[in-house]
Order: sequence, then structure tokens, then C-alpha cells
Amino acid sequence: MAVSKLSGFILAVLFLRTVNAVCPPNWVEYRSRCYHTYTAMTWADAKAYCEERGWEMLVIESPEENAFVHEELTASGGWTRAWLGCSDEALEDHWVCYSAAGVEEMKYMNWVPGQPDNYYIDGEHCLSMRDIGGWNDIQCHNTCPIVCETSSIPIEAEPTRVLPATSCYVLGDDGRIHP
Ligand SMILES: [Ca+2]
Ligand SMILES: [Ca+2]
Repeated sequence: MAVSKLSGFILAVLFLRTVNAVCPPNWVEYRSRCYHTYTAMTWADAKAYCEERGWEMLVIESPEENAFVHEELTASGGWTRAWLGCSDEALEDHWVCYSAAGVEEMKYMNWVPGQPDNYYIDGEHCLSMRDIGGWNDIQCHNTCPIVCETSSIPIEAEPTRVLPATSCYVLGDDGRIHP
């Protein structure tokens, strides 16, 4: 009976604990990541703005994420380009991205045809998304809207049933929990 009581108690606890994940207020969630758009600033200021708050500058890693962010920016309106958290400033044509994991090679790419072109005499070393969704290298001193990104925070959902914490429960032959 002692073993039966214990296993019944554990079952009751597991039954009550369900886990969800949430984003900070006013952020949007996509696949366990959270996103928020902020007003225009330079690329370096954008990187600092996100990182100083414990977030990351947006790094896009899939066509689906690109489509999601593009849709969010388009819905917010009034933009022609927005910053992404990648640059080739350290070594021309060697694109790296800055996330919580550190500096990583840029893996997924979505260049507009003809880009990156490093167009100006002093180069173009910062990554932007254009309003058509494709990417372009532009000069880092431009001011563009930014998107910060962070992980969603796991939380315990409200219990659906509340049982007195000081009691033990027995799993009956009928599969139901009994005091
Ligand atoms: Ca460049
Ligand atoms: Ca360019």
C-alpha cells in the first residue's frame, strides 16, 4: 500500500504541472523566440541596444523566420529597410552574426539578386532586410528600425485542479485518484 500511495502522489503532481512559454509584454512569439521592433538607429547602436538589455540583435536562420519577421515589419508599416545582426566589417565578404551564442558564421542567407555588392568606396559592412524581404549590405552609419530577439521564458501554467498539498493520494484500481 505504501508504494501504491507514493506512486499515486507522484502521478498527481505530474498531472498538475504543465509548462508553457511566454514573451515579455508587447513582444511577438514565433517558434519559442520573441521579437520586438524598435525605432531607427545605427547598426552599432542597435547591437548595443539589444545586448545591453540581455537580448540579441535579430539573426535570421531560416526562410520561415525571414517570412515571419518580414510580415511583422510590414504590419508595423513605414519602413524601407531594417537591421539584421550580421556584418562583414572585420573581414570583407566574410559574414558573421552576433547572437547569445557568440560570433558565428552566417549560415542562412537571403540576398536580393546582385547583393552583397559592397557598393561604396568605403564599403558596405552591415546587414539589412529590404521591404521586399531580401537582404542587402549597406553602410553601418545608416539609421534603420531594429528588431531585438530573445528566447521565450518557460512558465508553469495555472493548475487546472488544486489538491491539498499536505495529503497523499492513492491511485485506485479504477485509474482515478482517491484521497
Ligand atoms: Ca562589405
Ligand atoms: Ca549593397
